[in-house]
Formats: sequence, C-alpha cells, structure tokens
Amino acid sequence: MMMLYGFPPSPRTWVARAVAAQLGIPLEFEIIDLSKGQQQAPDYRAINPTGRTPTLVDGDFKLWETTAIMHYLAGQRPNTLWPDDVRSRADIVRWQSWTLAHWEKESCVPLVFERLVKPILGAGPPDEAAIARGLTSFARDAKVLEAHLASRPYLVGNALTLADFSVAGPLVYFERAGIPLADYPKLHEWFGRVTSLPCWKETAPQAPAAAA
Ligand SMILES: N[C@@H](CCC(=O)N[C@@H](CS)C(=O)NCC(=O)O)C(=O)O
Repeated sequence: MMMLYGFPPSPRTWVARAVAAQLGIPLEFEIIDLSKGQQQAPDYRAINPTGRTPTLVDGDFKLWETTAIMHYLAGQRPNTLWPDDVRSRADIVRWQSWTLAHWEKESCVPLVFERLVKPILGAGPPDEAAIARGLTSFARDAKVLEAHLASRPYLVGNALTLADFSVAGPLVYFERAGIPLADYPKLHEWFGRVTSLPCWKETAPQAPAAAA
C-alpha cells in the first residue's frame, strides 16, 4: 500500500487524502507533526529534502509536492478526476499552476497564515500590511473564479476534476481566516458543492487546525 506522510490539519495533506478517498485508493498514513517540527527530522528529510508535507511513498518511489501526488494517485486507474485527454489535462494543470503561483500563495495563504496560523502558533500579531495585500490579491483572483463559474458547475468540463480539489484546498479554513468568500456567490456555491463530497469528511482532521 502507498504511504502518505502529512499533517492532517494542513490543507495540502487534506486535499491529497481527499483525492485518494474519492478515487477509492487506500493510503497508509503517518503523521508528521508540523507543530513539533517533525518535518525537519533527518528520517523525514531523507524522503523529502524540502522539509515540507505531504510526501507520498510507493515502494522505492518518493514523491513530494501535492499537485504531483494528485496526478500520481489519479494515474493509478482510469477515472474522471483526471480525464484521459490532452486538453482536459492541460486545463486542469492550468488551474493548478495558477493556484500554486497566485490563488494559494498570494491570496489565500497570507490570510490563513496571518489570521489563523499565527495565533495558534503564538507567532506574534498579524501583519496588517500582509493581510491588506492578501485581500487585494484575493479580490483579483476571486473575480476570475466567479466569472468562470457563472456558467459551469465545475472548473473543467462539466464534472469534478483534480482542478476543483486544488482550487478548493486553500479555502478550507475560509471562515476562520476571514476570507470573504460569501461576496462571490458562484464561487461560494461551487466551494460548497465540492467540499460536501463525502471524501472531505472522511479525511477531515480530528483536531483543530494548527498549521497552513
Ligand atoms: N508546494 C508544496 C508546499 C508544501 C508546504 O508548504 N507544506 C506545508 C504544510 S501545508 C509545510 O509542510 N510547512 C511546514 C514548513 O514549511 O516547515 C505542496 O504543494 O506540497
């Protein structure tokens, strides 16, 4: 069985586990507790030299970066999350690339980090300038999603794909991070549609979030 190392409250670990659950792929799971710095342990760094989570291990194959893990999981068997045609795949990778460079990094993570993670870690007061930049980026990016979702139920084609998992992931703590999702009704509705799938509940963290 494949092994996933991760920290359950982290959105990226949650997304990887939710994708596996949706695909019906069982994973062995080992917690790397970010609140205890376990991502820096030599044993873990031997499988992921970046010292981040999650990491997938399948026999002698070690894979880090959530997006690559999602593609590997979805490549195990034919499925509609990762359709076998070149345009759908390019379209999915488009949204995933945009998420990594902009949506997650510039818009969602700064708000989650400043307003949720910092207080949990006792890492000092929120940086108001970082929050202001995050809100500006969020408005820019959420507008793109709102327009895209005005005429379709999912991001790519007419069905759920890996793109929906990647774009929904950074929003999982939107309420606690004061992310103004409700200002974007189509986006809000889509988020509800995607995250009401049983795979998210099945893989939800047991303890309150402690890291991003
Ligand atoms: N681009 C990476 C980011 C991985 C990442 O930053 N993971 C966070 C948790 S969600 C982490 O391990 N942080 C701990 C640290 O940086 O020390 C991915 O998508 O997998």
